[in-house]
Amino acid sequence: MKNNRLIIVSYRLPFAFETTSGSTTLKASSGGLVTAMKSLDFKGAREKPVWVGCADFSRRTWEKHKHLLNDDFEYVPVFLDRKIQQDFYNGFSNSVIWPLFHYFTTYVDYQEKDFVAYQKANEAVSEAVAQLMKPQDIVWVHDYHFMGLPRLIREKKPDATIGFFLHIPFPSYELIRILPQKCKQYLLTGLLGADLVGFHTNDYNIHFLQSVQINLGVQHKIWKINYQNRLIQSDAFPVGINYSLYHDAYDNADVVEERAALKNAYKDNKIIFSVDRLDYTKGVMQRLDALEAFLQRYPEWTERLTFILVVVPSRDEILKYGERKVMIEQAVGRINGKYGTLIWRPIVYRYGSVPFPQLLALYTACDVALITPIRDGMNLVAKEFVAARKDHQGVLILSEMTGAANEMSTALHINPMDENEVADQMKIALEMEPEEQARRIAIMQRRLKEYDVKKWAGSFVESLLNMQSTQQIEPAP
Ligand code: GDG
Repeated sequence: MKNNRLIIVSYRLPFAFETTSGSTTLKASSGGLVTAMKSLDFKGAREKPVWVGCADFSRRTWEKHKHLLNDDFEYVPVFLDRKIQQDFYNGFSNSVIWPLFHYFTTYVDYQEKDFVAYQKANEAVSEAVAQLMKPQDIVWVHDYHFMGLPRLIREKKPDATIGFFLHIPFPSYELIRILPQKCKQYLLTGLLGADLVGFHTNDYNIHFLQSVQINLGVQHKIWKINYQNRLIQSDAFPVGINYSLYHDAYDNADVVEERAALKNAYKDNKIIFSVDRLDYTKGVMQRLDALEAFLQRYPEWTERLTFILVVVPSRDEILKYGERKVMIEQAVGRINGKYGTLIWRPIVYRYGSVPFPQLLALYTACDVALITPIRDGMNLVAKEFVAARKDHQGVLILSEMTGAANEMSTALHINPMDENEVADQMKIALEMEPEEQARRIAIMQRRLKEYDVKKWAGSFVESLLNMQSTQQIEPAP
């Protein structure tokens, strides 16, 4: 990386300006992507890496407060017209690509104006990237909001080195076929502008290659695509987590304190825990159905377990998300009303995010993590829970429809549609011997520690640089 400056592109920039009582402060985000990018080795690099993303603040706020940003990155916000941003983000990105790529075809709400906005947003961001690019820079584009970007950048900078990583599943070509011809053409040729296209799993990679072959008639061989006199590599790079952050947090004073409070509050009960963004892909309704099946099948657990359900607000301007909130809250109320007693309710529900120490206290105080997505590109919560268990206790119940299931071999795998199967696995988890819990956790921890977020980012960038030299040595015929 010594001679290369990295340009990262993601929908969000990794910070927010917060204004309270007239004074503005900077709040740094701490998501997985930020950790991953910060873990890359820029020592000796000529210049700071640059992070490009869509602004969720005004130009005025930016000019006034950008001096607050003083870290290892340079930031370039792209200011989109409000209406375009909305149609691009809530419309084509989250009401077409997101549901379609998670196999929720009936949730797809295609509007021509949203696709136009998606193209305009990709064009605007490609302009911003091209303007700041210098020879030797490498560009790493993230996620489904910017599938058109690699081609648009390539058109402006033919020799650029461009990587793209998709954080959500890439679905079977049958799903891609559903899109109007111009959309699938735009998305697939967009990705083929990259030198390297990365996915969480081999399956997603194969789906992509098949889509390119079937929808565009472009052939591939051993993860390489020969397209318009260039070679494009596509491969699996399962995202990891910052293992030591989660593992070591077990002993942080605030986590210890929060954990003790939780254990005390639920001292007579086993705790089942889950946390997700409010999203129909996460299978919260299926989880509640399974809990109900469990309470019905195993009434001896009445007053002996608590399910702590944390649901984090997300995309609340989209109708399907608002509807889901109502459905979840009705189901929670109904189950608590039906199975609760005068001194106990089976579900403790929180709608809102929890701070990091509390999240870690929940990961480490619970007996079972219940993770039931209907589709999930990877699912970091499963990995974080396992990494956090320095005590080697706790059982992970994990949907086989997550990317994470491929790596978490000793979790109890379930199909989220089968509520009775999930209920039975809940019983097995709640009754599992401590030695067996420790054995399973230890195997998964080994993998997570070895292939952490730093490895993930490092191996992606290394493959990208290799592709760059391949293009130089053997340009495709
Ligand atoms: C997308 C893909 C893929 C959640 N609630 C709280 C909180 N979180 C943090 C978790 C975790 C992250 O948010 C959620 O990550 P997931 O992977 O579970 O899900 P998505 O947001 O859908 O992410 C997914 C991921 O991208 C990465 O490629 O795995 O498949 O859909 O880190 O810890 N953090 C805090 N409080 C909360 O209440 N502090």
